[in-house]
Amino acid sequence: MATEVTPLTVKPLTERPSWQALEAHYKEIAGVHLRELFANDAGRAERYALEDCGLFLDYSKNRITDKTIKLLLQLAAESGLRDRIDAMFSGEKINITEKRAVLHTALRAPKATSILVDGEDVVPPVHEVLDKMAAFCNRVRSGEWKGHTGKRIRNVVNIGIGGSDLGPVMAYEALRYYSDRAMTFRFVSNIDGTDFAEAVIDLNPDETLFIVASKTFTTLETMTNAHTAREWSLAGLGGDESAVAKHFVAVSTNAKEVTKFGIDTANMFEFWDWVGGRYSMDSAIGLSTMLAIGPENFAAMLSGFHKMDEHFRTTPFEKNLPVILGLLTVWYTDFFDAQTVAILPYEQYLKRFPAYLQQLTMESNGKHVTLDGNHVTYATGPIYWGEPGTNGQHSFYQLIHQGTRLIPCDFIAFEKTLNPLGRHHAMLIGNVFAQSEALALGKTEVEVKAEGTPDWLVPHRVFEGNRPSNTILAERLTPEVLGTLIALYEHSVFTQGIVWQIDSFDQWGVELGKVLAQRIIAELESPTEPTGNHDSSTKNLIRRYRNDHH
Ligand code: G6Q
Repeated sequence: MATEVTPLTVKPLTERPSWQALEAHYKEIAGVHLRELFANDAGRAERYALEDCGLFLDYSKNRITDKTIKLLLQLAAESGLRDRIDAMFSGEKINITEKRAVLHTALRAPKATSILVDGEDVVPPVHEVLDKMAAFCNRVRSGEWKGHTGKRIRNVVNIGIGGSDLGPVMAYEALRYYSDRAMTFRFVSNIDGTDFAEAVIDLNPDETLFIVASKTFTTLETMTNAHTAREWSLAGLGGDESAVAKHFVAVSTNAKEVTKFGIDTANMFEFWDWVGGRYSMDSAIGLSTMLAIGPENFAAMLSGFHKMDEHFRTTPFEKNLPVILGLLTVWYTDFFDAQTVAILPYEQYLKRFPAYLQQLTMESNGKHVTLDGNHVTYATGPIYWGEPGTNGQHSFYQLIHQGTRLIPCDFIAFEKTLNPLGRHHAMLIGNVFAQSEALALGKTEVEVKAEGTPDWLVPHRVFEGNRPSNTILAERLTPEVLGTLIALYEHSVFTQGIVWQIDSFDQWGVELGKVLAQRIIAELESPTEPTGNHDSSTKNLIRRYRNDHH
C-alpha cells in the first residue's frame, strides 16, 4: 500500500527551518501593537499592498513586519509550493487519496491551451461542453426552447447539493444584476421536503425547467429531489412521460445513471472526475449561472478566473495575491492560535459568498492527517464564516472588537456600486474603512477618558485594537471580477494545504454520516422493530420518531 502514497519530498512542517524561525519570531511580534507598527513606519500601507487582475489587496493591517513576510515566504519555498503549483496546473494526480488530477484551472483555460491527463488533452472537451451549454442557454433565453405544452421556459430550478449547489446559488446572487429579469431562478438542495415545496409553490410546470446537477448522479438529496420534481412536473403536464425531455436536463459525469433517470444524454452536460465538487462552478455545474447571465457574461467570469490562475502560476510569491493571503492565514492559525477567519463582504450581492467559501475552505482544509497519513501536530483549516456588512456590524462585530478571541477579517468592497442611490455607497464604504481602522488601532483608556467618560465606564469602552484584517478592493462587481475573487480564495486554500501537507481535494469526512443515515432511514421506515446496534441516545431518538409514525 505504501507505494500508492506519493512520498513527501519536503521536511515535515514543524522541522522546516522557517517554521522554527516563525515560532521564535511570533514571540517578538505577539506584544507589538498595530498602532506602533503604523506610527513607526510611514511606508507601511504602500509596502504591504498588492494590485493585480483588478484586485487591490491592502494587507498592512496585519500583525506582520518585513521579517514575518520574509519567513512566511521562506516557509512557502520550504513547503515546495512552486513545485506543487506546477504539479496542479499540469494535471498531476495531486489528490492522492482519490488518485485524481485537480484541474479546475482547465475549466477556464483558453482554447489554444493543452493540458494532458492520462495522455489526453482535456481542453478541447471543456470547450465542447461550454459551446453546448451556450447553444442550449441561447435557445432557452430566446424562447426557442419550448416546454411540453409549447410555452417558453420562464423558471429554472437547479437541483443539487454541496458543490453542485453552493457555487450556482452564490454566483446567481452575486451576478443577479446581470441576469435576465424575465426569468425566475430557484435552487433546491435540502432533503427536507420544504425546500422543494417552497421552491415550486408559485411556479407553473409548463414553464419550468429543472437542472439536475450531480457529479455522481447518486447523491441521496439530489436524486430524491429530482424524483419529486419529476412527479410534480409530470402531474402538472398531464402525466405524459415524454414531457421529461423538455423539462429536465442533467449535469453529471455519470451518463449511465442519467439515462436510468430518464434524461436523454442529448440533454446532459458533461464534466469530469478531475473537477472537485467545490471547484465545479465553472464546469457544466454552472449551467444555471449561464442561463441567468448569458454565455458572454459566463465567459467573462471564466476569464476572470483564468487571470487569477495565471497570476498565481507565474507571479513571484512576494507579489502573489493568493500566496500572501494563504500564508497570512497560516500565520494566524498556527502561531496566534486563531480559530476562525471572518469574510465580510460590503456588497449585498455577495451575501452568499461567505457560505460558498465555507465549503471551499473547510471541506478542503478541514483535515487532520498529512499526505503520508500521519496525524498533524499543528492546526490546519480554520473556520470560515461571515455575513455582509454593514449588517454584521449590528450583531457579531461586538465580539470581533471586544471579545477574547482573535478573528482575522477579510473585508471585501467595491469602489463603485451597481446601484447608485444617493449617498448610500459612500456610507457603505465609509463603514468598511472605519471597521478595519477601529479593529487595528482600537481606542485607548486615555482616549476614552479624554471624552469625559466616567471612570467606572472606561474599561467597557476601551478597544484593545491590534485585530488584524485584509481589505480587498475591486472597482465594480462584474462577472470577471467575481471569477478573479473566487480564484483568489481557491489558490489561497491551495497554498495553505501545501504548507500543512494535507490533501485539500478529498472529503472523506462527509462519508460516515452518509452511511449511517442510510441505515437509520431504513430503521425509521421499517414496519418491524429495528434491531440496529446503536448507542442508547440514538436508539431513543429512533424510538421516539417511530412512535409518532407507526
Ligand atoms: C464537494 C463535495 C460535495 C459534493 C456534493 C454533491 O467537493 O464533494 O459537496 O459536491 O456531495 O455531489 P454530487 O454532485 O455528486 O451530487
